[in-house]
Amino acid sequence: MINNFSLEGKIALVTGGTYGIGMGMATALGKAGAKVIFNARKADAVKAAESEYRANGVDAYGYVCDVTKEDQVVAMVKDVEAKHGTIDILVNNAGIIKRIPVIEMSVEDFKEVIDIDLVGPFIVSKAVAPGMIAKKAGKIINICSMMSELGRETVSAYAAAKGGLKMLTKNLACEFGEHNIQVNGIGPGYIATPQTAPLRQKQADGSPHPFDSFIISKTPAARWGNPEDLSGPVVFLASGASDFVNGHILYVDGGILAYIGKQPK
Ligand code: NAP
Ligand code: GCO
Repeated sequence: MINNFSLEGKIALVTGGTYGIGMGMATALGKAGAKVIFNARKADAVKAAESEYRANGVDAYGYVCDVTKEDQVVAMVKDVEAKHGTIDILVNNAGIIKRIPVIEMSVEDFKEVIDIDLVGPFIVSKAVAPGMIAKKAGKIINICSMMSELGRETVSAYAAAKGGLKMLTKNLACEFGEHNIQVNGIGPGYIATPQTAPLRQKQADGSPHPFDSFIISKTPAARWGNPEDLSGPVVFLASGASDFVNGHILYVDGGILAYIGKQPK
């Protein structure tokens, strides 16, 4: 039974793997036996991350590639397939957020978030799927969000993208299921990464950021998540242990979606 969770001999591509949740999940996949391929946009960060993975015992190979540029994605996938073999596991993790009220948000800013967070996963899935179809097996895991289900002020572009990513996940599951490719999502709660650092920054007087306190009150686990909290879920969805799980969004949120929130003192 436990061998069902092994990723020995598998090749995993994690987009946006130079730090944050992507690095956490890629490390978990590597520790479970996979060879890790990762990408991001900044060459120096990709090089530094590759050294960090290898120092941590993970067999990792980094690519400078922007997920919104189809030519770069296709070239990366072709190079991976030539040098390492068919990609067995794809984690569409790369993503950004822009916290701007709709009235103040430019159309360009809105489109940039949609482009990276929703069109990017489409582009990378489209490039990787043919190899999985030929191999008659594959795992695609899209990193969704609480904002795939809930809204809040200033994150409309992000919520629209992540809501769309939830439905793209379900639709890819429908389209690829007959090829023994399982397509699922992970919806992390509030995780301590560079993306959420502004929401946790201490106030001038040293007190917690109001949003930090708010999230603690809204989370039954009464804490922010860490990238390591996603290790088990991503290995599960990447492994043979989830071969009959398809079109599912697995929320890893400490219970936020189940909770009305703690009454303020
Ligand atoms: P992060 O710390 O900002 O890391 C984002 C990663 O994506 C970086 O490696 C970044 O590198 C890369 N990236 C951004 N745009 C890219 C592009 N166009 N092409 C290739 N790589 C790109 O974010 P995070 O907190 O780890 O979040 C990772 C994913 O989880 C995102 O999809 C996010 O929406 C989602 N998520 C985060 C949380 C949370 O609370 N942190 C919760 C739920 C979901 P470069 O910028 O150098 O390219
Ligand atoms: C925000 C946060 C969230 C998290 C995550 C929650 O501004 O509300 O950045 O969007 O990143 O997506 O699941």
